[in-house]
Formats: sequence, structure tokens, C-alpha cells
Amino acid sequence: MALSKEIKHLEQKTVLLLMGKTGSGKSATGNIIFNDRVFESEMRSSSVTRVCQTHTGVVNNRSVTVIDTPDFRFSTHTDFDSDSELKKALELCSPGAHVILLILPINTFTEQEKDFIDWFQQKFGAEALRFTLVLFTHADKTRQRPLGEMISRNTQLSDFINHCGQRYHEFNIKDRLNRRQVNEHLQKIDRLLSENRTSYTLDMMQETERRRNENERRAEEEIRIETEARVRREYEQEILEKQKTEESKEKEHQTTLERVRIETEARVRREYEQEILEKQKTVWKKLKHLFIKQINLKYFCAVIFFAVATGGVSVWKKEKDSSYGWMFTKGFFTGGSAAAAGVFTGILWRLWKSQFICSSSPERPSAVRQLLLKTAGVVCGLSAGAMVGLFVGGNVFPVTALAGIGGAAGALAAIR
Ligand SMILES: Nc1nc2c(ncn2[C@@H]2O[C@H](COP(=O)(O)OP(=O)(O)OP(=O)(O)O)[C@@H](O)[C@H]2O)c(=O)[nH]1
Ligand SMILES: [Mg+2]
Repeated sequence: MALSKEIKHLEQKTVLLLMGKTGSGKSATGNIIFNDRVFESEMRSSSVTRVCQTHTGVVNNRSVTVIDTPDFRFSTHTDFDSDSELKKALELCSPGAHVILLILPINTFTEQEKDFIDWFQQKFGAEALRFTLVLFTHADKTRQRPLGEMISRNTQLSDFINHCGQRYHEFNIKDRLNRRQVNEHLQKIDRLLSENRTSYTLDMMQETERRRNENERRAEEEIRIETEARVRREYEQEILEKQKTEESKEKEHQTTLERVRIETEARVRREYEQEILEKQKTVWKKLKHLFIKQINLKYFCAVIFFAVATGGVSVWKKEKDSSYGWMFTKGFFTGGSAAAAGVFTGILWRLWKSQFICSSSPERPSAVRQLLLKTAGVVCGLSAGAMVGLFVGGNVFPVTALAGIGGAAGALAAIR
């Protein structure tokens, strides 16, 4: 029975993949598992293991293959190709790594160790944690607390170990003769094998990488879409702002135009009214000036002469019931009014002539035309005098005739 179990173990080799930082003790772990110096392990400032190495041996009557690896994350060698070496490591694991031993020095957990764990999870994917067992080395170094307490005090480390199903073990590499620690380690490995019954393969890592690339591509696409949408939003917002500014500018411009129009209209109207007023004043002044200029002594004499003459004729032609005084007064008034009407007609004629005839043409009217114009003025004066005689003098022929002559004489005096 025991023999058949041993044969079964030897037939089913256990593949262990060692992972960890330079100096963490990967090669030393391999050596202690085989209780032999199968991998190069020494204290050096540069990485010791440069390429993946594999060794198969019998440990506790079972076939064990260990793949010792270089530090994939912090190799000190500049020509080190991490990705191709990692691929090689998983190819060496054929058919796959039953257990990934993640080696961490127990006494140090710096940013580099955290970084290594992050890189491991990202590169191998969440599925790899099913096959991972954390192996603490440097257990011989003095420490203040038990390992369990040290783990629980470090949040990131305890989270990681939780994700690995609380699988961890510690090795005191200096205590080479202590095979108990190796046996216990193999028991934990057996538990893991019975839980999984599969192994971590290169395909799994490549699938993880494909998924990661896909996620990155999707994330980039999302960022691109989001950026495009944001840029579009910002552009539309800018256009809207510009439109608003232009509209408000246009509105302002229209308001200014309207204000200027109203102000201009008001100013033009004021100026026009002022001009009209000025013109009216000027015309009125001119008229006043002309009238005052026209009134002189000869008109007065003509008026008095015809007033007295008509008064005399009225007395001579006295009506029966009228007194001499009344008749003279009536005749005086008739003759004076007729002469004054004639003078007025003559002045009007002169104004009319100066305003409308002389001003319309710069040339002086001909003598015949002047004579005709004067005659027309005199006839107008005569008519005005006769009308006054007719209506004021009481239609007495000599009075009316004298009044007409008085009007004509008044007009002639004004025209000349
Ligand atoms: N005291 C002590 N020394 C250890 C322990 N583990 C490893 N060392 C020493 O640390 C040095 C480096 O160990 P390695 O096994 O070569 O480390 P590694 O992880 O293989 O390093 P690389 O091959 O460079 O990636 C060696 O001198 C080991 O003896 C340990 O548990 N205790
Ligand atoms: Mg090494």
C-alpha cells in the first residue's frame, strides 16, 4: 500500500515555481528542498541567478521539479529580458506550475516587496493566487514578534496572504539539517494540490495578459471617448459662450445705434426748430426793417394832404342833416385812410418785388417791365383807395374819386 502511494507520487511529479526578489533566497530555498546545492546561491550585490534553471529530484519519496528563476522585477542586469525569461520559466513548468512559491524575506517588507507583489498579481492574474504559497525566508534572523502577528500588522501583506487562502510557510535556511520544516512545507503543498488538482500554465498567464491588454484597450477607448465627449462639450460650451457674447455685443450695438438715432433725431429736430425760429426771426426782422425803412415823411404828407383835401370835398358836398365838423372828420378820415391804404399797397408791392421778383433773378428787370410793374402797383393803390372811399366815404362820387386818387398817389409815393 505504502509502496503504491510512493510510486504514484513519483509518477506525478510536483512542479514548484520559485518567484521573488534578488537575494530573497529563491535558490537557497531550492537547495534546502533538495537538501543539496543544486542552484547557485550566494550573497552578492548583483543578481545571482540570471536565467531560469530547473532541477528535478526525489524529495520524501516523491518527484519534485523546482524552477529557480531570476528576479523578474528588479534584476540588476541591464540586458535582462523579463518577459521572455518569464515565458521560458512557465514553459519549463510543463505541464504547469502546481505551486508558485512566492519568497519573501521575513525581516524586510519594503516598497520593493510591495511593488513585487503588485507586479506578480498584475502579471499572473488573480487566478494565480489559487496556486500561490508565500514562503518566508531568513527565519533565523532575530525578530520581535511571531510570524502570524507580523503578518496581521501589515495590511497589504495580510490582504495578499488572505487572497492566497492563508497559505504561508517559513524556512530557516541556515538550519539545513532541520528536515521537519521541509516536510511541513510539502504537506502544505499537498493540501494545495488536493484543492486545485490543476496547475498554473503559460496559457493562463497569456490569457491574463490578453485580458489585461483588452482592459487597457477598453480603458483607453473609454478615456478616448470621454476625452472626445469632454472636448466636444467644451467646444460646444465655447461656441455657446461666443454666440452669447456676440448676441450681447449685437444687442449692445443695436441699443447704441438706436440711442444714437434717437439722439441724432432729437438734435436734428432741435437744430431744425432752432433754424426755423432763427429764420422766422430773420424774416420778421427783415420785414420790420423794411417797413420801418419805407415809412418816411412823404407818405405822411400824402396821407395828410389827401385827408385834408377829402375833408374839404366832404364839407363842400355836405349832406343836409350833417354838421360841417362831422363831414370834415368823415372826409378827413376817408382821404387819410385811402392814402394810407395806397401807401400800404405800395410798400407791399415793393416788398413783393424785392422778395419774389428781384431775388428770383439776379438781372435787373427791363424798363418796360418796371413800368408795367409800377403801373400795376399804382392801380392796386388806386383800387384800395377807391374801395376805402366807397365804403368809408359813403359812396359820394367826388369823395370816392379823391380817395382813389389818394390811394394811387400813396402807392406811387411808396413805389418811388
Ligand atoms: N541568514 C540567512 N541567509 C539567507 C537565507 N536565505 C538566503 N540567504 C542568503 O542570502 C543570499 C542570497 O540568497 P539566494 O538564494 O542566492 O537569493 P536568490 O533569491 O536566489 O537571489 P538571485 O539569484 O540573485 O535572484 C545567500 O548568501 C543566502 O545564503 C536565510 O533564510 N537566512
Ligand atoms: Mg538565485
